[in-house]
Amino acid sequence: MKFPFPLCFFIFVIAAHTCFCQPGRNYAVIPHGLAVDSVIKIAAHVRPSERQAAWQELEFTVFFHFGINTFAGLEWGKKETKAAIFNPTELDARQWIRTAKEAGAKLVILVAKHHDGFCNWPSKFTDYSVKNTPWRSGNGDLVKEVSDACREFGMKFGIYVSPWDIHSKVYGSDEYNTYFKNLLTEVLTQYGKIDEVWFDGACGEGPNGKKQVYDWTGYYELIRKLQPHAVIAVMGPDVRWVGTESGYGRETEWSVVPVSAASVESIAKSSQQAGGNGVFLPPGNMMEEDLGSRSRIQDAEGLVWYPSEVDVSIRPGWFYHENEDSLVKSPEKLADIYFSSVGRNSVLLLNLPPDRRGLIHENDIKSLRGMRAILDSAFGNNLAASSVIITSNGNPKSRPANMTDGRAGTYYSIRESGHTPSFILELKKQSSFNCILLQENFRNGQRVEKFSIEIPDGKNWKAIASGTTIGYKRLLRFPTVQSARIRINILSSRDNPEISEIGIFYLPERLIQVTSQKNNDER
Ligand code: FUL
Ligand code: CA
Repeated sequence: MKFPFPLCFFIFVIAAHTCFCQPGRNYAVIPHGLAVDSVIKIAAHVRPSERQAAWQELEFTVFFHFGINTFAGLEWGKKETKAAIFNPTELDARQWIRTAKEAGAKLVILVAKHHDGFCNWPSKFTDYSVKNTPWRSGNGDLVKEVSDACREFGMKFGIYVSPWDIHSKVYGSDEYNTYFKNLLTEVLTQYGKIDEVWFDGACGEGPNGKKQVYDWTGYYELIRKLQPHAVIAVMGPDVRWVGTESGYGRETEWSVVPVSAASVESIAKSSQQAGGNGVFLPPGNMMEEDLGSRSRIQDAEGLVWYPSEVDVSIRPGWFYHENEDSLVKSPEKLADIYFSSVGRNSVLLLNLPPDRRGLIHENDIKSLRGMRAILDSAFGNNLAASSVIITSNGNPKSRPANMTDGRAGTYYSIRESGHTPSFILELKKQSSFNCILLQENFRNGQRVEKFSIEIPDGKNWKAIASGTTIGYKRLLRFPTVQSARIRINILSSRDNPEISEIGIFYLPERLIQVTSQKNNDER
Protein backbone atom coordinates (compact mmCIF):
# COMPACT_ATOMS: atom_id res chain seq x y z
CA MET A 1 0.00 0.00 0.00
CA LYS A 2 1.35 3.45 -0.86
CA PHE A 3 0.75 6.59 1.22
CA PRO A 4 0.84 10.34 0.41
CA PHE A 5 3.74 12.27 1.97
CA PRO A 6 2.30 13.99 5.14
CA LEU A 7 0.64 10.76 6.18
CA CYS A 8 3.79 8.98 5.27
CA PHE A 9 5.79 10.94 7.88
CA PHE A 10 3.30 9.96 10.57
CA ILE A 11 3.43 6.36 9.54
CA PHE A 12 7.20 6.45 9.63
CA VAL A 13 7.08 7.67 13.24
CA ILE A 14 4.66 4.86 14.09
CA ALA A 15 6.70 2.30 12.17
CA ALA A 16 9.95 3.44 13.77
CA HIS A 17 8.30 3.38 17.17
CA THR A 18 6.92 -0.09 16.54
CA CYS A 19 10.18 -1.30 15.25
CA PHE A 20 12.56 0.27 17.77
CA CYS A 21 10.48 0.05 20.89
CA GLN A 22 8.85 -3.33 20.85
CA PRO A 23 11.39 -6.06 21.36
CA GLY A 24 11.01 -9.12 19.20
CA ARG A 25 9.15 -7.39 16.35
CA ASN A 26 10.25 -9.35 13.30
CA TYR A 27 8.78 -7.15 10.61
CA ALA A 28 8.49 -3.48 9.68
CA VAL A 29 6.24 -1.45 7.42
CA ILE A 30 8.14 0.90 5.12
CA PRO A 31 6.15 4.00 4.20
CA HIS A 32 6.31 4.94 0.54
CA GLY A 33 8.97 7.52 -0.32
CA LEU A 34 11.00 7.12 2.85
CA ALA A 35 14.65 8.19 2.45
CA VAL A 36 17.04 5.29 1.89
CA ASP A 37 19.01 6.01 5.09
CA SER A 38 15.82 5.68 7.14
CA VAL A 39 14.91 2.41 5.42
CA ILE A 40 18.36 1.05 6.22
CA LYS A 41 18.04 2.10 9.85
CA ILE A 42 14.67 0.36 10.12
CA ALA A 43 16.19 -2.78 8.55
CA ALA A 44 18.94 -2.74 11.19
CA HIS A 45 16.33 -2.97 13.94
CA VAL A 46 14.11 -5.76 12.58
CA ARG A 47 14.75 -8.62 15.01
CA PRO A 48 14.03 -12.33 15.07
CA SER A 49 10.99 -13.53 16.98
CA GLU A 50 11.86 -15.63 20.03
CA ARG A 51 11.11 -18.85 18.15
CA GLN A 52 13.33 -17.76 15.23
CA ALA A 53 16.19 -16.75 17.55
CA ALA A 54 16.04 -20.03 19.49
CA TRP A 55 16.05 -21.93 16.19
CA GLN A 56 19.07 -20.00 14.82
CA GLU A 57 21.08 -20.77 17.94
CA LEU A 58 20.66 -24.52 17.30
CA GLU A 59 23.12 -24.11 14.37
CA PHE A 60 23.13 -27.77 13.35
CA THR A 61 20.01 -29.92 12.89
CA VAL A 62 19.34 -33.32 11.33
CA PHE A 63 16.71 -34.71 8.95
CA PHE A 64 15.58 -38.37 8.92
CA HIS A 65 14.04 -39.42 5.60
CA PHE A 66 12.57 -42.83 6.29
CA GLY A 67 9.33 -44.43 5.13
CA ILE A 68 7.87 -46.57 2.40
CA ASN A 69 10.42 -45.21 -0.11
CA THR A 70 13.20 -46.80 1.95
CA PHE A 71 11.72 -50.19 1.07
CA ALA A 72 10.53 -49.38 -2.46
CA GLY A 73 13.97 -47.98 -3.35
CA LEU A 74 12.41 -44.73 -4.51
CA GLU A 75 12.86 -41.01 -3.87
CA TRP A 76 9.26 -40.10 -4.72
CA GLY A 77 6.73 -42.88 -4.08
CA LYS A 78 4.08 -44.42 -6.31
CA LYS A 79 0.45 -44.64 -5.30
CA GLU A 80 0.21 -48.38 -5.90
CA THR A 81 3.07 -49.23 -3.50
CA LYS A 82 1.64 -51.53 -0.79
CA ALA A 83 1.99 -50.51 2.85
CA ALA A 84 3.06 -54.07 3.70
CA ILE A 85 6.54 -53.58 2.19
CA PHE A 86 7.43 -51.33 5.14
CA ASN A 87 9.26 -53.74 7.45
CA PRO A 88 12.41 -52.55 9.24
CA THR A 89 13.92 -55.52 11.04
CA GLU A 90 16.09 -53.80 13.68
CA LEU A 91 14.65 -50.33 13.97
CA ASP A 92 16.21 -48.45 16.88
CA ALA A 93 15.25 -44.79 17.13
CA ARG A 94 17.63 -44.36 20.06
CA GLN A 95 20.52 -45.20 17.72
CA TRP A 96 19.34 -42.44 15.35
CA ILE A 97 19.18 -39.84 18.08
CA ARG A 98 22.44 -40.91 19.71
CA THR A 99 24.13 -40.60 16.32
CA ALA A 100 22.68 -37.13 15.72
CA LYS A 101 23.64 -36.00 19.21
CA GLU A 102 27.21 -37.28 18.98
CA ALA A 103 27.54 -35.43 15.67
CA GLY A 104 26.59 -32.20 17.47
CA ALA A 105 23.01 -31.70 16.26
CA LYS A 106 20.49 -30.03 18.57
CA LEU A 107 17.23 -30.86 16.77
CA VAL A 108 16.04 -33.64 14.48
CA ILE A 109 13.25 -33.49 11.93
CA LEU A 110 11.50 -36.77 11.17
CA VAL A 111 9.68 -37.27 7.89
CA ALA A 112 6.26 -38.25 9.27
CA LYS A 113 4.64 -38.32 5.81
CA HIS A 114 6.45 -37.86 2.50
CA HIS A 115 4.87 -37.17 -0.92
CA ASP A 116 3.76 -40.86 -1.15
CA GLY A 117 1.17 -40.24 1.59
CA PHE A 118 2.31 -43.11 3.84
CA CYS A 119 2.01 -42.15 7.52
CA ASN A 120 4.81 -43.20 9.85
CA TRP A 121 2.30 -43.08 12.71
CA PRO A 122 -1.01 -44.99 13.03
CA SER A 123 -3.34 -42.26 11.83
CA LYS A 124 -7.09 -42.55 12.44
CA PHE A 125 -7.73 -40.91 9.09
CA THR A 126 -6.07 -43.34 6.66
CA ASP A 127 -5.22 -47.01 6.30
CA TYR A 128 -2.03 -46.12 4.47
CA SER A 129 0.20 -46.18 7.53
CA VAL A 130 2.44 -48.24 9.79
CA LYS A 131 -0.62 -49.93 11.26
CA ASN A 132 -1.04 -51.96 8.07
CA THR A 133 2.52 -53.25 7.97
CA PRO A 134 4.33 -56.23 9.49
CA TRP A 135 6.53 -53.85 11.53
CA ARG A 136 5.85 -54.42 15.24
CA SER A 137 2.85 -56.51 14.04
CA GLY A 138 1.07 -53.33 13.02
CA ASN A 139 1.38 -51.80 16.51
CA GLY A 140 4.37 -49.56 15.80
CA ASP A 141 4.43 -45.76 15.88
CA LEU A 142 7.64 -44.29 14.48
CA VAL A 143 6.77 -40.70 15.39
CA LYS A 144 6.37 -41.82 19.01
CA GLU A 145 9.61 -43.83 19.04
CA VAL A 146 11.64 -40.96 17.62
CA SER A 147 10.03 -38.29 19.81
CA ASP A 148 10.51 -40.46 22.94
CA ALA A 149 14.18 -40.94 22.07
CA CYS A 150 14.52 -37.17 21.59
CA ARG A 151 13.20 -36.53 25.12
CA GLU A 152 15.53 -39.18 26.52
CA PHE A 153 18.62 -37.64 24.86
CA GLY A 154 17.61 -33.99 25.39
CA MET A 155 17.17 -33.37 21.65
CA LYS A 156 14.59 -31.02 20.12
CA PHE A 157 12.06 -32.59 17.78
CA GLY A 158 10.56 -31.45 14.51
CA ILE A 159 8.34 -32.99 11.85
CA TYR A 160 8.10 -32.98 8.06
CA VAL A 161 4.58 -33.55 6.79
CA SER A 162 4.34 -33.31 3.02
CA PRO A 163 1.29 -31.40 1.77
CA TRP A 164 1.69 -33.13 -1.60
CA ASP A 165 0.05 -36.57 -1.37
CA ILE A 166 0.29 -39.01 -4.26
CA HIS A 167 -1.90 -41.63 -2.53
CA SER A 168 -4.89 -39.73 -1.12
CA LYS A 169 -8.10 -40.11 -3.13
CA VAL A 170 -9.30 -36.65 -2.07
CA TYR A 171 -6.08 -34.86 -3.10
CA GLY A 172 -7.04 -32.06 -5.50
CA SER A 173 -10.20 -31.05 -3.60
CA ASP A 174 -11.21 -28.97 -0.56
CA GLU A 175 -11.73 -32.17 1.36
CA TYR A 176 -8.00 -32.78 1.18
CA ASN A 177 -7.30 -29.65 3.23
CA THR A 178 -9.53 -31.03 5.97
CA TYR A 179 -7.79 -34.39 5.75
CA PHE A 180 -4.35 -32.75 5.87
CA LYS A 181 -5.31 -30.64 8.89
CA ASN A 182 -6.56 -33.79 10.65
CA LEU A 183 -3.17 -35.43 10.06
CA LEU A 184 -1.37 -32.31 11.23
CA THR A 185 -3.50 -32.19 14.37
CA GLU A 186 -2.55 -35.78 15.20
CA VAL A 187 1.19 -35.20 14.93
CA LEU A 188 0.99 -31.84 16.67
CA THR A 189 -0.97 -33.13 19.66
CA GLN A 190 0.16 -36.71 20.32
CA TYR A 191 3.93 -36.37 20.69
CA GLY A 192 4.73 -33.53 23.10
CA LYS A 193 6.58 -30.37 22.14
CA ILE A 194 7.39 -29.85 18.46
CA ASP A 195 10.07 -27.27 17.65
CA GLU A 196 10.00 -27.19 13.84
CA VAL A 197 7.38 -28.01 11.21
CA TRP A 198 8.92 -28.41 7.75
CA PHE A 199 6.79 -27.92 4.65
CA ASP A 200 7.86 -28.51 1.10
CA GLY A 201 6.01 -26.61 -1.61
CA ALA A 202 5.58 -29.53 -4.08
CA CYS A 203 2.09 -29.69 -5.52
CA GLY A 204 0.67 -32.17 -8.02
CA GLU A 205 -2.67 -33.14 -9.53
CA GLY A 206 -5.19 -35.29 -7.73
CA PRO A 207 -7.12 -38.24 -9.25
CA ASN A 208 -9.71 -35.66 -10.42
CA GLY A 209 -7.01 -34.06 -12.60
CA LYS A 210 -7.02 -30.90 -10.46
CA LYS A 211 -4.06 -29.33 -8.74
CA GLN A 212 -4.47 -29.04 -5.00
CA VAL A 213 -5.00 -25.52 -3.66
CA TYR A 214 -3.33 -25.66 -0.26
CA ASP A 215 -4.86 -23.81 2.68
CA TRP A 216 -1.49 -22.52 3.88
CA THR A 217 -2.92 -19.92 6.21
CA GLY A 218 -5.15 -22.56 7.81
CA TYR A 219 -2.17 -24.89 8.29
CA TYR A 220 -0.09 -22.08 9.84
CA GLU A 221 -2.87 -21.04 12.20
CA LEU A 222 -3.29 -24.62 13.36
CA ILE A 223 0.43 -24.94 14.10
CA ARG A 224 0.52 -21.60 15.95
CA LYS A 225 -2.44 -22.72 18.04
CA LEU A 226 -1.17 -26.21 18.87
CA GLN A 227 2.61 -25.66 18.95
CA PRO A 228 3.28 -21.94 19.38
CA HIS A 229 7.06 -22.43 19.83
CA ALA A 230 7.55 -24.29 16.55
CA VAL A 231 9.15 -22.53 13.61
CA ILE A 232 7.41 -23.22 10.31
CA ALA A 233 10.11 -23.77 7.73
CA VAL A 234 10.60 -23.42 3.99
CA MET A 235 6.96 -23.17 2.82
CA GLY A 236 6.37 -21.22 5.99
CA PRO A 237 6.70 -17.80 7.56
CA ASP A 238 9.64 -18.31 9.95
CA VAL A 239 12.49 -19.92 8.01
CA ARG A 240 13.34 -19.82 4.31
CA TRP A 241 15.08 -22.33 2.08
CA VAL A 242 18.55 -21.17 1.08
CA GLY A 243 17.74 -22.11 -2.52
CA THR A 244 20.06 -25.07 -3.12
CA GLU A 245 20.47 -28.62 -1.82
CA SER A 246 24.27 -28.50 -2.11
CA GLY A 247 25.00 -27.56 1.51
CA TYR A 248 26.53 -24.20 0.54
CA GLY A 249 24.92 -20.92 1.59
CA ARG A 250 25.48 -17.48 0.17
CA GLU A 251 28.66 -15.51 0.95
CA THR A 252 26.35 -12.57 1.66
CA GLU A 253 23.37 -13.81 3.64
CA TRP A 254 20.86 -11.30 4.99
CA SER A 255 18.20 -12.44 7.45
CA VAL A 256 16.15 -9.30 6.77
CA VAL A 257 14.51 -9.40 3.36
CA PRO A 258 11.91 -7.31 1.51
CA VAL A 259 8.27 -8.41 1.28
CA SER A 260 5.09 -6.91 -0.09
CA ALA A 261 2.84 -4.59 1.89
CA ALA A 262 0.20 -7.35 1.81
CA SER A 263 2.56 -9.72 3.61
CA VAL A 264 3.31 -7.16 6.30
CA GLU A 265 -0.41 -6.49 6.73
CA SER A 266 -1.12 -10.18 7.21
CA ILE A 267 1.69 -10.47 9.76
CA ALA A 268 0.40 -7.41 11.63
CA LYS A 269 -3.15 -8.79 11.59
CA SER A 270 -2.18 -12.20 12.87
CA SER A 271 0.13 -10.69 15.48
CA GLN A 272 -2.90 -9.36 17.25
CA GLN A 273 -4.30 -12.86 17.71
CA ALA A 274 -3.17 -15.06 20.57
CA GLY A 275 -0.17 -17.14 19.63
CA GLY A 276 -0.44 -15.97 16.05
CA ASN A 277 2.51 -13.72 15.54
CA GLY A 278 4.18 -13.58 12.18
CA VAL A 279 1.96 -15.54 9.81
CA PHE A 280 2.40 -14.59 6.18
CA LEU A 281 2.59 -16.35 2.87
CA PRO A 282 6.24 -16.76 1.95
CA PRO A 283 7.29 -14.55 -0.93
CA GLY A 284 7.77 -16.34 -4.25
CA ASN A 285 11.38 -16.20 -5.35
CA MET A 286 13.86 -16.31 -2.51
CA MET A 287 16.57 -18.02 -4.48
CA GLU A 288 18.42 -15.11 -6.01
CA GLU A 289 21.99 -14.35 -5.06
CA ASP A 290 21.16 -10.95 -3.56
CA LEU A 291 18.15 -10.95 -1.25
CA GLY A 292 18.77 -8.16 1.22
CA SER A 293 21.41 -5.64 0.07
CA ARG A 294 20.74 -1.89 0.23
CA SER A 295 19.63 -1.86 -3.39
CA ARG A 296 17.21 -4.73 -2.73
CA ILE A 297 15.57 -3.15 0.31
CA GLN A 298 15.61 0.55 -0.47
CA ASP A 299 12.21 0.46 -2.22
CA ALA A 300 10.68 -2.27 -0.07
CA GLU A 301 7.09 -1.96 1.14
CA GLY A 302 7.88 -4.15 4.11
CA LEU A 303 10.76 -6.01 5.70
CA VAL A 304 10.75 -9.30 7.58
CA TRP A 305 13.23 -11.36 9.54
CA TYR A 306 13.33 -14.46 7.35
CA PRO A 307 16.53 -16.46 7.96
CA SER A 308 18.04 -19.15 5.81
CA GLU A 309 18.19 -22.92 6.31
CA VAL A 310 20.62 -25.08 4.31
CA ASP A 311 19.35 -28.63 3.75
CA VAL A 312 21.61 -31.27 2.28
CA SER A 313 21.83 -35.07 2.38
CA ILE A 314 24.87 -37.02 3.59
CA ARG A 315 24.24 -39.25 0.53
CA PRO A 316 23.17 -38.41 -3.03
CA GLY A 317 19.52 -39.31 -2.27
CA TRP A 318 17.19 -38.17 0.51
CA PHE A 319 16.14 -41.80 1.18
CA TYR A 320 18.48 -44.74 1.80
CA HIS A 321 19.63 -46.75 -1.23
CA GLU A 322 22.11 -49.55 -0.81
CA ASN A 323 23.98 -48.62 -3.98
CA GLU A 324 24.87 -45.28 -2.36
CA ASP A 325 26.72 -46.87 0.57
CA SER A 326 30.03 -45.93 -1.05
CA LEU A 327 28.86 -42.39 -1.82
CA VAL A 328 28.54 -41.07 1.74
CA LYS A 329 30.11 -37.61 2.03
CA SER A 330 33.57 -37.58 3.58
CA PRO A 331 34.33 -35.99 6.97
CA GLU A 332 36.21 -33.17 5.18
CA LYS A 333 33.28 -32.52 2.85
CA LEU A 334 30.87 -32.41 5.81
CA ALA A 335 33.16 -30.02 7.68
CA ASP A 336 33.37 -27.84 4.55
CA ILE A 337 29.57 -27.81 4.46
CA TYR A 338 29.48 -26.74 8.13
CA PHE A 339 31.84 -23.81 7.37
CA SER A 340 29.72 -22.84 4.37
CA SER A 341 26.31 -23.05 6.04
CA VAL A 342 26.56 -22.37 9.79
CA GLY A 343 29.55 -20.16 8.96
CA ARG A 344 27.43 -18.18 6.50
CA ASN A 345 24.57 -17.11 8.74
CA SER A 346 22.40 -20.18 8.12
CA VAL A 347 21.21 -23.22 10.04
CA LEU A 348 22.46 -26.55 8.67
CA LEU A 349 19.88 -29.33 8.20
CA LEU A 350 21.83 -32.50 7.37
CA ASN A 351 19.85 -35.53 6.19
CA LEU A 352 20.77 -38.97 7.61
CA PRO A 353 18.56 -41.57 5.93
CA PRO A 354 18.17 -44.74 8.04
CA ASP A 355 18.57 -48.00 6.11
CA ARG A 356 16.18 -50.95 5.67
CA ARG A 357 17.19 -52.40 9.01
CA GLY A 358 15.95 -49.15 10.56
CA LEU A 359 19.46 -48.07 11.56
CA ILE A 360 21.83 -45.31 10.51
CA HIS A 361 24.37 -47.12 8.35
CA GLU A 362 27.93 -47.66 9.64
CA ASN A 363 29.44 -45.62 6.78
CA ASP A 364 27.33 -42.60 7.66
CA ILE A 365 28.29 -42.89 11.34
CA LYS A 366 31.98 -43.09 10.42
CA SER A 367 31.79 -39.89 8.35
CA LEU A 368 29.84 -38.07 11.05
CA ARG A 369 32.38 -39.04 13.71
CA GLY A 370 35.16 -37.85 11.44
CA MET A 371 33.40 -34.53 10.90
CA ARG A 372 32.86 -34.07 14.65
CA ALA A 373 36.52 -34.76 15.37
CA ILE A 374 37.57 -32.21 12.73
CA LEU A 375 35.26 -29.52 14.10
CA ASP A 376 36.18 -30.20 17.74
CA SER A 377 39.86 -29.89 17.01
CA ALA A 378 39.33 -26.89 14.69
CA PHE A 379 37.53 -24.87 17.37
CA GLY A 380 39.30 -26.34 20.41
CA ASN A 381 41.79 -23.51 20.86
CA ASN A 382 40.47 -19.98 20.42
CA LEU A 383 43.55 -17.73 20.25
CA ALA A 384 41.33 -14.69 20.77
CA ALA A 385 40.15 -15.92 24.18
CA SER A 386 43.27 -14.82 26.01
CA SER A 387 43.91 -11.69 23.90
CA VAL A 388 43.84 -8.05 24.95
CA ILE A 389 41.44 -5.99 22.82
CA ILE A 390 42.09 -2.38 21.93
CA THR A 391 38.98 -0.71 20.52
CA SER A 392 38.97 2.36 18.34
CA ASN A 393 36.30 3.97 20.53
CA GLY A 394 34.69 2.09 23.35
CA ASN A 395 31.32 2.46 24.96
CA PRO A 396 32.27 2.31 28.65
CA LYS A 397 29.01 0.53 29.51
CA SER A 398 29.85 -2.43 27.34
CA ARG A 399 33.09 -4.38 27.81
CA PRO A 400 35.28 -5.43 24.85
CA ALA A 401 35.96 -8.70 26.70
CA ASN A 402 32.31 -9.56 26.03
CA MET A 403 33.47 -10.40 22.50
CA THR A 404 35.75 -13.20 23.69
CA ASP A 405 33.86 -14.69 26.64
CA GLY A 406 32.47 -17.60 24.60
CA ARG A 407 28.88 -16.48 25.18
CA ALA A 408 26.75 -15.37 22.23
CA GLY A 409 24.42 -13.40 24.53
CA THR A 410 27.06 -10.89 25.69
CA TYR A 411 28.34 -8.33 23.22
CA TYR A 412 30.28 -5.15 22.72
CA SER A 413 28.43 -2.20 21.34
CA ILE A 414 30.31 0.62 19.71
CA ARG A 415 29.06 4.17 19.68
CA GLU A 416 31.11 5.61 16.88
CA SER A 417 30.09 7.89 14.07
CA GLY A 418 29.79 6.08 10.78
CA HIS A 419 29.49 2.79 12.70
CA THR A 420 32.89 1.69 11.43
CA PRO A 421 35.02 0.76 14.43
CA SER A 422 38.22 -1.29 14.47
CA PHE A 423 39.50 -3.70 17.07
CA ILE A 424 43.11 -4.71 17.54
CA LEU A 425 43.57 -8.07 19.23
CA GLU A 426 46.92 -8.60 20.91
CA LEU A 427 47.49 -12.30 21.22
CA LYS A 428 49.61 -13.82 23.99
CA LYS A 429 52.36 -14.64 21.52
CA GLN A 430 53.21 -14.85 17.86
CA SER A 431 50.76 -17.46 16.49
CA SER A 432 49.75 -19.18 13.29
CA PHE A 433 46.11 -18.88 12.27
CA ASN A 434 43.90 -19.24 9.21
CA CYS A 435 40.32 -18.87 10.37
CA ILE A 436 38.26 -16.16 12.00
CA LEU A 437 34.83 -16.42 13.60
CA LEU A 438 32.60 -13.37 14.02
CA GLN A 439 29.14 -13.15 15.54
CA GLU A 440 26.72 -10.27 15.79
CA ASN A 441 24.26 -9.83 18.64
CA PHE A 442 21.64 -10.94 16.10
CA ARG A 443 18.77 -10.86 18.58
CA ASN A 444 19.00 -7.06 18.20
CA GLY A 445 19.19 -7.19 14.40
CA GLN A 446 21.65 -7.80 11.59
CA ARG A 447 23.82 -4.82 10.71
CA VAL A 448 27.36 -5.43 9.43
CA GLU A 449 27.68 -5.08 5.65
CA LYS A 450 31.42 -5.27 5.18
CA PHE A 451 34.52 -6.06 7.23
CA SER A 452 38.20 -6.78 6.77
CA ILE A 453 40.93 -8.57 8.72
CA GLU A 454 44.50 -7.27 8.79
CA ILE A 455 47.87 -8.09 10.32
CA PRO A 456 50.88 -5.77 10.74
CA ASP A 457 53.19 -5.35 7.78
CA GLY A 458 56.14 -3.21 8.84
CA LYS A 459 54.66 0.11 9.85
CA ASN A 460 51.42 -0.57 8.01
CA TRP A 461 48.68 -3.16 8.06
CA LYS A 462 47.96 -5.63 5.31
CA ALA A 463 44.61 -7.25 4.58
CA ILE A 464 44.48 -11.04 4.88
CA ALA A 465 40.74 -11.55 4.44
CA SER A 466 37.50 -9.66 3.98
CA GLY A 467 33.81 -10.39 4.07
CA THR A 468 30.37 -8.86 3.82
CA THR A 469 27.59 -9.99 6.17
CA ILE A 470 28.16 -11.54 9.60
CA GLY A 471 24.73 -12.10 11.19
CA TYR A 472 24.44 -14.91 13.70
CA LYS A 473 27.78 -16.44 12.70
CA ARG A 474 30.48 -15.93 10.11
CA LEU A 475 33.47 -18.21 9.56
CA LEU A 476 36.20 -17.11 7.18
CA ARG A 477 39.14 -19.25 6.17
CA PHE A 478 42.31 -17.87 4.58
CA PRO A 479 45.89 -18.97 3.90
CA THR A 480 47.84 -19.45 7.14
CA VAL A 481 49.57 -16.32 8.52
CA GLN A 482 51.74 -15.74 11.58
CA SER A 483 51.24 -12.73 13.82
CA ALA A 484 50.76 -11.61 17.42
CA ARG A 485 48.33 -8.83 16.38
CA ILE A 486 45.17 -8.79 14.30
CA ARG A 487 43.02 -5.85 13.34
CA ILE A 488 39.33 -6.30 12.57
CA ASN A 489 37.76 -3.38 10.72
CA ILE A 490 34.02 -2.99 10.40
CA LEU A 491 33.91 -1.09 7.11
CA SER A 492 30.17 -0.65 6.71
CA SER A 493 27.24 -1.23 9.04
CA ARG A 494 23.53 -0.32 9.02
CA ASP A 495 23.68 0.95 12.61
CA ASN A 496 25.99 0.55 15.60
CA PRO A 497 27.51 -2.88 15.20
CA GLU A 498 27.07 -5.13 18.22
CA ILE A 499 29.71 -7.86 18.12
CA SER A 500 29.03 -10.77 20.42
CA GLU A 501 31.95 -13.09 19.64
CA ILE A 502 35.35 -13.11 17.95
CA GLY A 503 37.32 -16.32 17.49
CA ILE A 504 40.74 -16.92 15.91
CA PHE A 505 41.75 -20.45 15.04
CA TYR A 506 44.45 -22.48 13.38
CA LEU A 507 42.95 -25.25 11.25
CA PRO A 508 44.78 -28.22 9.71
CA GLU A 509 45.91 -27.24 6.22
CA ARG A 510 43.59 -29.78 4.53
CA LEU A 511 40.60 -27.82 5.81
CA ILE A 512 41.89 -24.63 4.27
CA GLN A 513 42.48 -26.26 0.91
CA VAL A 514 38.87 -27.41 0.55
CA THR A 515 37.44 -24.82 -1.78
CA SER A 516 34.08 -23.68 -0.55
CA GLN A 517 31.69 -23.65 -3.41
CA LYS A 518 28.95 -21.15 -3.89
CA ASN A 519 25.42 -22.14 -4.75
CA ASN A 520 25.64 -25.25 -6.84
CA ASP A 521 24.03 -28.60 -6.69
CA GLU A 522 27.19 -30.71 -6.66
CA ARG A 523 26.89 -33.43 -4.01
C1 FUL B 1 12.17 -31.93 -1.47
C2 FUL B 1 11.42 -33.25 -1.61
O1 FUL B 1 10.82 -33.36 -2.88
C3 FUL B 1 12.50 -34.28 -1.40
O2 FUL B 1 12.04 -35.58 -1.60
C4 FUL B 1 13.04 -34.11 0.03
O3 FUL B 1 12.04 -34.44 0.96
C5 FUL B 1 13.54 -32.69 0.24
C6 FUL B 1 14.02 -32.40 1.63
O4 FUL B 1 12.53 -31.77 -0.10
O5 FUL B 1 11.58 -30.88 -1.97
CA1 CA C 1 30.06 -12.80 24.05
